[in-house]
Amino acid sequence: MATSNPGKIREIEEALGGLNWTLQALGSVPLPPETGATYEDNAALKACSAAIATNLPALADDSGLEVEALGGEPGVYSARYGNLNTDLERNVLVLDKLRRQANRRAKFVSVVILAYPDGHLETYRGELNGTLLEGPRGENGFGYDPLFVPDGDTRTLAEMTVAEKRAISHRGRALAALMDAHRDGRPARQTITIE
Ligand code: ITT
Repeated sequence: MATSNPGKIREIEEALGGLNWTLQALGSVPLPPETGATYEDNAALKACSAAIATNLPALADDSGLEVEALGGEPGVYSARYGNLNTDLERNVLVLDKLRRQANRRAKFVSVVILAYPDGHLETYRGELNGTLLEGPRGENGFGYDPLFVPDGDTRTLAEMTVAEKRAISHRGRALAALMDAHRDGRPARQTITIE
């Protein structure tokens, strides 16, 4: 798993439990800086660099929160929004920017890429629409979860268990597509050229 985010690791391990894979955290293998302009670019950067460093298939997730009233911010910059260091500070910044804003629509996006040491890549994408509260609720999950109520529910993602979140979430959907592609042992591979 080419991620240093413990929340993602928890969710990936829970979601892929049905596959007979041995999942391994990245340990001391460094991740490259996220210099891409898209989730796809950044996920490929992380997955490819880990696959090359370990000589093993590597799974990366690049994800973000897109707030309609903020023109899609923080998007690919969700992890470093406002150059702030903690989830709490970033949540406060989003709430601040949305003060007195009636449109609280937002979506989460996750792009999961599985990279093989031979250069093959598989790409899976998932999205989750919802609304942002005016204050945090719930202790579970990570990131912007305490602010986000998915469509069709009244709880925030931070008020759900890992399994409940996975059943509906952006990451859960991307990982379900990966599971589907691998269930019969015939992964849908794509070849790309890295320039
Ligand atoms: P890695 O690059 O090591 O995987 P990261 O947290 O830096 O970890 P990203 O660059 O993909 O990962 O940033 C994603 C950010 O978007 C994450 O830090 C959260 O702030 C937010 N985010 C993504 N998925 C989320 C989720 O399921 N719940 C809450 N916030 C999420």
